[in-house]
Amino acid sequence: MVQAKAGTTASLEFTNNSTFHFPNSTFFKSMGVKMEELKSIQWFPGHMTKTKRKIESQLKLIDAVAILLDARIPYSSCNPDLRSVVNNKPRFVVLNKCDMADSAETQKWIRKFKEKNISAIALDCKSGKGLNAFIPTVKNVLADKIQSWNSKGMTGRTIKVMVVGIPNVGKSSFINRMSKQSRAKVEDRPGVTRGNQWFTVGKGFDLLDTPGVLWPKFDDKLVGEKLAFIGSVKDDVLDTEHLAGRLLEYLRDNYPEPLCARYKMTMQEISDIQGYEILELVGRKRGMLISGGEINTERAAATVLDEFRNATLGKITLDKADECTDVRI
Ligand SMILES: Nc1nc2c(ncn2[C@@H]2O[C@H](COP(=O)(O)OP(=O)(O)OP(=O)(O)O)[C@@H](O)[C@H]2O)c(=O)[nH]1
Ligand SMILES: [Mg+2]
Repeated sequence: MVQAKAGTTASLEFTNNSTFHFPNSTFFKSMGVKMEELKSIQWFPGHMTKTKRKIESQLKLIDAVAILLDARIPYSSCNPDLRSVVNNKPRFVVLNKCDMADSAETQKWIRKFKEKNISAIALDCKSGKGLNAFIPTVKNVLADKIQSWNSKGMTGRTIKVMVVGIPNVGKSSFINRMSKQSRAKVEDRPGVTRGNQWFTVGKGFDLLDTPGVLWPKFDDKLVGEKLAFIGSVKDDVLDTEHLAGRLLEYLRDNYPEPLCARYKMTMQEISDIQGYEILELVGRKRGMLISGGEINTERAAATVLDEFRNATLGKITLDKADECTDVRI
């Protein structure tokens, strides 16, 4: 579950488009809301509603939608609201950051999308690997449309593709790669792109960069956690020690070898303890102490999250293709 940090602000979006702003956890306590209930509140900044509306308003201008997913969580990084937002537009999947994902799992996911008649390609925007497959995929997805344009004498008509996805998935990096420029602002934090922006990526091809958008309520607590693990939810609204502890539990249960190797721990040491205790062990092993010999768990948490997010802990996929029945697109 995603745990909110005390004293932070966030808002909850309702289906009638009204927004309720949460001042802080003290406010909730005064309202008689227990911390346990607070934990399940989802973080959905108000600007994301605007983004959703902007995406909807641009739909008539575009031919296809490229849905960027994070290859480490192809299920959890798919915004289920997109299905209705992008309506009946031709769409396809780009599994970005595949350099940090388990490649066998990425291949399984591509097959899974194919079974559902959705084209999918794997991409690594850091090196540019997989980029060449993009334009042929778009042309394939739009084959009927292109044929119809050609028959109407509109040969070479510019193809317009909207790039959508959750915050920090690499939309702007992808567009910069495709357009061989660095015009789109890229940073390693969610919420960098704030408005829609068109880019020409070659003769007859335009891409629309959009701000990342999450959805107001996660159907499954684990989905929210996985989004926070990879850095798509701003850390400053989260309790990072709690989050790192949950990540350590997940890695212990699913990727024990790289975890133990990285932090010089044994399975005996961590098999029966809670995430926070594993975090303390990481801090102790790394000599992260504060005055009085206390372990600096805040620093240990930042290290664990950083090392997971930049793949120092290894190529890890948290959503297993065989365990997910739906692809949500
Ligand atoms: N390892 C790796 N990092 C990537 C890849 N693509 C993007 N990044 C990094 O991910 C971070 C976010 O990239 P952006 O392009 O700003 O992501 P975005 O989806 O535009 O983010 P918002 O505008 O905030 O929604 C940056 O630090 C990029 O360098 C990739 O394929 N592999
Ligand atoms: Mg961006």
